[in-house]
Amino acid sequence: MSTTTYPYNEGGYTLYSNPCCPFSQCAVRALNAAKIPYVLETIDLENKPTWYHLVNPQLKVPALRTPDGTVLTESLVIAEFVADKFPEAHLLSSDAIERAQLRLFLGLFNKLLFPDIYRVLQSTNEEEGNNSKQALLDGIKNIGKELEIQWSRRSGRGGPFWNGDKWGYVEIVTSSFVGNLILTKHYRDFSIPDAKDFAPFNRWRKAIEAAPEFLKVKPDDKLLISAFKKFVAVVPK
Ligand SMILES: N[C@@H](CCC(=O)N[C@@H](CS)C(=O)NCC(=O)O)C(=O)O
Repeated sequence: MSTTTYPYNEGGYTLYSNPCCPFSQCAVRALNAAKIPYVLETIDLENKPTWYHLVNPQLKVPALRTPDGTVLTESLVIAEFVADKFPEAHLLSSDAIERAQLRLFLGLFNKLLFPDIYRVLQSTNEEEGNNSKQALLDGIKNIGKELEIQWSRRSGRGGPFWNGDKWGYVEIVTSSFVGNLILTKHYRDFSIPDAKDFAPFNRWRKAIEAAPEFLKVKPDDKLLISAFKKFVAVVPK
């Protein structure tokens, strides 16, 4: 018999998520920041429940079921929904320039950091490995340059977060990828130099990694490392 229903929190929010998935961590951090009560359904990505296609036919996490039964997917859509639905949490500024700058920064981050982390992990030979590490370092340096510009905004207040001393929307949606730099260190011995060019990024990363909002959701390092093993290319000896 085929499954016709699935577990959810009647009249409330249900988040379908996996602790090692960086996109799921973004959704969890958005819900936490807005202090929304929700029921968590952990989805084992290696062995998805038979009902999960009823929640998300794409079979991806995260997915958020809202109290009226609407299911939202895509971490950035979920984060923006949370910000819009709960304006009292002030996750997104009502100032159009601030919102535009935030989008520009996130666009840059998604172009410069996120894909190169996975390229480093998936490189299959020394040349590819070195090129992808160099591209990641260049991206990190450029994100740092942009952070310095953003810190000079009035609400940037000198950092170390995008909004001064306040953990905010930028960190909600980027911090899991910053946290995933432990994977490139573990699997490919990639580290960021302690040099002037990298100082802004290192400062931001340090603030993120010490923030309770980050630590509360961060998976255990060993668990994360083992969950990502399947994405790491084997380098022939
Ligand atoms: N663009 C999506 C990406 C979500 C995604 O790729 N999630 C992964 C886990 S990190 C997934 O569910 N993959 C399906 C699978 O592993 O079978 C988002 O931002 O939510």
